[in-house]
Amino acid sequence: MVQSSPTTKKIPTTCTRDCPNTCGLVATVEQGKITSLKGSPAHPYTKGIACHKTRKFIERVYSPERITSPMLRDTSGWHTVSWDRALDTVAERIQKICAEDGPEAILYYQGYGERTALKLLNSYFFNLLGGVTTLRGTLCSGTGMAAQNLDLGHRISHDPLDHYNSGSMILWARNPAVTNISLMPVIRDIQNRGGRIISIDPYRTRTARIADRHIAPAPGMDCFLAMAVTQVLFARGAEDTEFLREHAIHGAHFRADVEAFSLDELCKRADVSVDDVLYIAETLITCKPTSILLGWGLHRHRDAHYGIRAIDALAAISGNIGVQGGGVSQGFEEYGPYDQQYWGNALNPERRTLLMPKIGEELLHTQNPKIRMAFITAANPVCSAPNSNKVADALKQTEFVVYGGHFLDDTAELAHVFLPATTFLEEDDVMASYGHNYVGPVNKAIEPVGEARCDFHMFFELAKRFDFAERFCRKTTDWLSDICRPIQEAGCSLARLKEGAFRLPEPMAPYLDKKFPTPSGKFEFMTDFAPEKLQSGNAKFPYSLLTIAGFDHICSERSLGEHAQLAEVLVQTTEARRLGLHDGERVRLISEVGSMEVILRTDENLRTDCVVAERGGWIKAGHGFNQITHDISSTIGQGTPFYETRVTLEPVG
Ligand SMILES: Nc1nc2c(c(=O)[nH]1)N[C@H]1C(S)=C(S)[C@@H](COP(=O)(O)OP(=O)(O)OC[C@H]3O[C@@H](n4cnc5c(=O)[nH]c(N)nc54)[C@H](O)[C@@H]3O)O[C@H]1N2
Ligand SMILES: Nc1nc2c(c(=O)[nH]1)N[C@H]1C(S)=C(S)[C@@H](COP(=O)(O)OP(=O)(O)OC[C@H]3O[C@@H](n4cnc5c(=O)[nH]c(N)nc54)[C@H](O)[C@@H]3O)O[C@H]1N2
Ligand code: SF4
Ligand SMILES: [Mo]
Repeated sequence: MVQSSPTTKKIPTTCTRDCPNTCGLVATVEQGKITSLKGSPAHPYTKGIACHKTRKFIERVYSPERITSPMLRDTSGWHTVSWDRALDTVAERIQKICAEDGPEAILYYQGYGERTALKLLNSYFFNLLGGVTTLRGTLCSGTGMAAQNLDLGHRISHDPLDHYNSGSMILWARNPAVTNISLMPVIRDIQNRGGRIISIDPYRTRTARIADRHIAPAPGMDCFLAMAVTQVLFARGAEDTEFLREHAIHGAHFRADVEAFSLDELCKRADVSVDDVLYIAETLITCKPTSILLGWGLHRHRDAHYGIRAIDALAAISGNIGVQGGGVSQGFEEYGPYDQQYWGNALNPERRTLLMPKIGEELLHTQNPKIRMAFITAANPVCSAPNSNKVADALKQTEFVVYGGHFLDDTAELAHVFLPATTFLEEDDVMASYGHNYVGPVNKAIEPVGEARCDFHMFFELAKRFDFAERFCRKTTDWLSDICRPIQEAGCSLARLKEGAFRLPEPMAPYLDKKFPTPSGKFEFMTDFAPEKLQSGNAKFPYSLLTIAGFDHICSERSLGEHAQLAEVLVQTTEARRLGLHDGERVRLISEVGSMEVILRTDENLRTDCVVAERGGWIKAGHGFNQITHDISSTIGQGTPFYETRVTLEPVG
């Protein structure tokens, strides 16, 4: 650990927030307090970059709103209690429910707030208990993973540093200027070398503004755009015939699907110009290789797999699969480098799971046994899961809710016990990334604020109240050594890992040998394309509601005081005028699920068939777009089609 002076310490660590950048950081600590948090120049990928949110994160650590003592809630409200009292209460309730209805009457809901190595043990605890009900599906990226698994056998992304080999890049529904800043130097490098950056997004994001071309298709209609480009490649004889012949199956089937439409018809369905399609085709032909980066915005549609599979197909046909600087990359397995046995799933027969995209519905109706306790960590499902009111109703009907986290957010409000968690600056752990191949150390920079404890410490003390204490209550270093065995086997000791990031032995560019872990061993084009499923348009609710990543916050990680009075919604300027609405006006945003008041903002560059807002604002602060989103599951991958919600706008008054 770098020690710069007796009173000032500089601690290398890794950002554990729900962000693909997973930056190497250096925390400066003066007299036990963090005074600065900056990017670590030693990190081979993030190279000293860190986002503006790190400054805000220090404020978050020391926020007067942060809960730093355990609390119990009764009819008169919240009361601070000792850890022993809080954990006795939780343990007694767990024992009672297990004795009466078995462990499956308990739901463990593990969110995305922090996905470190030790987080495996949260689940291990519940498996030692006998195996509780857990979750299946995802609020984040399930659709993309499932779709890519069908094409490639296993979703593996190109290392982001491999994009330095790209002659061009397509950012398909991805906004790295906001969500993944370490891609920006790569993007600039491609442009400096004369390559092209194309942003494909219904909204003109910060990233779209710096792209060489921004193409704005109708939401959910990307498959038609990818097919249009494919058609042009075939028409020009620019397809990779060797790949199609030797390394792929069902290519002819896909070609027939593509040629079943005229180019004009495909463009019309995607609502893009032929010129935009030709621009992408020319880029693929003249600026080789092209890396395609899929964003998470693409997943949040019911039949998103068609778009993703058509994009994979486009990459294959243009000769970009299994080549350096090419590929269709989405993300990495953030829990991948650990010994998976420490989830503990093998300790019990397969246990019940609830579908995450429909968690409210599932909680309300699950029987035999019904869910009596929900134990929630690193998540804010009332705010982040679709159809918030249903999720809130379900939690209100649940006999006992335990919440582990930092702030009294929409979910914590409904809990009976609040267990105050540390932030990563107060913890020792290990962090892998869903945006690159480096695993980094989480080194404790300061002592826990107040009485906060890391999740592992909470479960350690809770385990002492059960007969499996001996199996769970081991030292942090012993557990990390076991969980991180694959990392050590790859050549990095835990001592070495404490000093800084280590690159996992993953490929820079996957599938170079053109062998795919699919049933056929080849790339498999989709054969089930059913365009009739992709009907857009709804006269009563004409706009798709795109609730996207905000610049200043990650998902719902914010405090009450940081909210503006109302959330804002962007509407295309002429469209707003047509509705008789004005910039700055209070309007009602209405879906089939519900309605809420928002401030209207106009944006000339936006499409007329969607409205855009920032996700993550709290309901208790008057925000919370999931109050009006549908709780449905995607056709493939058990993802959450948040953007399938259609809305209309009315003046208030
Ligand atoms: N600052 C910040 N950073 C974050 C987050 C955050 O909230 N704030 N969240 C983190 C998390 S949890 C995630 S999953 C990632 C997400 O990272 P990104 O995927 O980069 O960001 P999103 O805003 O979720 O979605 C990207 C874009 O998809 C577009 N989009 C929506 N529907 C469609 C469509 O049908 N077609 C096309 N082509 N585009 C579409 C949206 O307009 C949006 O601009 O970012 C992470 N990083
Ligand atoms: N409408 C709409 N809704 C969306 C999306 C969208 O695009 N539109 N995007 C979805 C996406 S991509 C995602 S990933 C989900 C995220 O949804 P959630 O998983 O619910 O995550 P967050 O809202 O980020 O809340 C994470 C919480 O974890 C807490 N936390 C952080 N570290 C720790 C820790 O170590 N221990 C404990 N106990 N708590 C910790 C944070 O303080 C924060 O309160 O939201 C989804 N919701
Ligand atoms: S939030 Fe993301 S960009 Fe910001 S410091 Fe953390 S990992 Fe880096
Ligand atoms: Mo996410």
